[in-house]
Amino acid sequence: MPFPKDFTWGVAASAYQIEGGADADGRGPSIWDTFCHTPGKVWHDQHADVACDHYHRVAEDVQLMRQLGAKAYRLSISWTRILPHGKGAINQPGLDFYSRLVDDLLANGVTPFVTLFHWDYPEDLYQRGGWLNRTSAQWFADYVAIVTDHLSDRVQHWMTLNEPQVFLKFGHGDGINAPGLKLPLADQLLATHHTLLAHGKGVQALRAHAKTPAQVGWAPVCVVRYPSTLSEQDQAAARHATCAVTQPDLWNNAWFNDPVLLGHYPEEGLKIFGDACPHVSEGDMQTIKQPLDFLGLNIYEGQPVHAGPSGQAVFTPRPVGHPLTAFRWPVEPESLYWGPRFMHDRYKLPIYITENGLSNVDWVSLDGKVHDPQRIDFTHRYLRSLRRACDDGVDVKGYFHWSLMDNFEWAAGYKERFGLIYVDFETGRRIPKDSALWYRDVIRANGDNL
Ligand code: IFM
Repeated sequence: MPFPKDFTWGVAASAYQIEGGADADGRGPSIWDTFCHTPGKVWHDQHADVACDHYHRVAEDVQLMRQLGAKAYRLSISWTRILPHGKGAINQPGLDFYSRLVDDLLANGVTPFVTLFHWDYPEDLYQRGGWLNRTSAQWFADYVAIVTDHLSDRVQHWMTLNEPQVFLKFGHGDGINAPGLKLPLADQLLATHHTLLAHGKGVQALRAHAKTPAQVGWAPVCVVRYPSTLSEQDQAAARHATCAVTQPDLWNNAWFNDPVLLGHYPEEGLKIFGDACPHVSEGDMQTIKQPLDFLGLNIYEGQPVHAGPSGQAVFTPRPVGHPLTAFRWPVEPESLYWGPRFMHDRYKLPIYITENGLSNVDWVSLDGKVHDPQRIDFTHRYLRSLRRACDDGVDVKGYFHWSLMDNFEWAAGYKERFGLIYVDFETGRRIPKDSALWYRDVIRANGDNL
């Protein structure tokens, strides 16, 4: 069976990872600027002051998307380009940048999918407590209203937050991402509660200000546990492990998606987190649970599990020599079947794969090209799994490859290359990799060649 007729084939990137132009035209600092410029936080003390210099090379990058035949581009907005202090005075040149980008995308047949927050939280608001401050939800909603006022005449696809699990756990628990906090679980859960409120208030602001009908979703990580056999017991164990909170940390789906889509925290999570659970004020869940049009899922890998003696999921060891990406993430195509399937069964919303891809050891060969057969094979396998999910009735609307181009990979700096397009960070030169040409053909064939 082919992919659905109107399937959205896209590429993704985020503001801080590609734009550079850190001080350009009035942009204010985010917590990632501060983190990068604190010695010892990022690989080789690298930073994203210039990154891919997308801010100045934006026209060239849109042309590359056009050549790729991308139907859609998932970008994020830098909050501090719009509001240098996170709130208050608007920086018009920042809005103009995104307005021009949206115009250019549309003129080249690429539909913009806009993420409103991809981790680059305003430094000044962080100094006022950041996500630990309940007012952060309102600050976010105010910013969303401004962006919506300016772009929603042309933008119709929106996501509120990208991967809350990551910026909360790694940024506020483990301290390996900005802002580098190592807070106790109760504070991590409090910050989480405020980001969920921000999501809800953000959706309300979007709907209230949208000038054209808005398609709204969000883009959490999908933590996938998949069955190592097709036995009913293994499938049930994998489904439970994917859908429930099973350990006392933020690395799960339900603590985030249940409030947003079902209007309550999951029972098992409440038990496991116990006294660390946040206080939920009256009306909070009504604010958090706003009607959404789709669920975005960021999926890179999964864990095989089987049913243990009492039916619980037990990790199935991978064979020795199981393939790993350059980041040492296991290659697990099954995740792009079971993740969407379990999430669709539970939340009954159309799904976009808002991120999928790999970091690979790519360099410019003697022939001047960048040969990346692993990226082609990886994506081929994952897309076949995704098509199987479509065949089995999962309503998958689109797929966004992470990433359009090599970029700043957070605490790993420029060590990891995720792009379909190679970037020479010394010169800014872009070279479409073999995988870019391959993906172009997949898009042209609507996946029939897979
Ligand atoms: O680069 C990141 C992105 O910002 C969020 N999702 C995972 C990607 C690869 O680590």
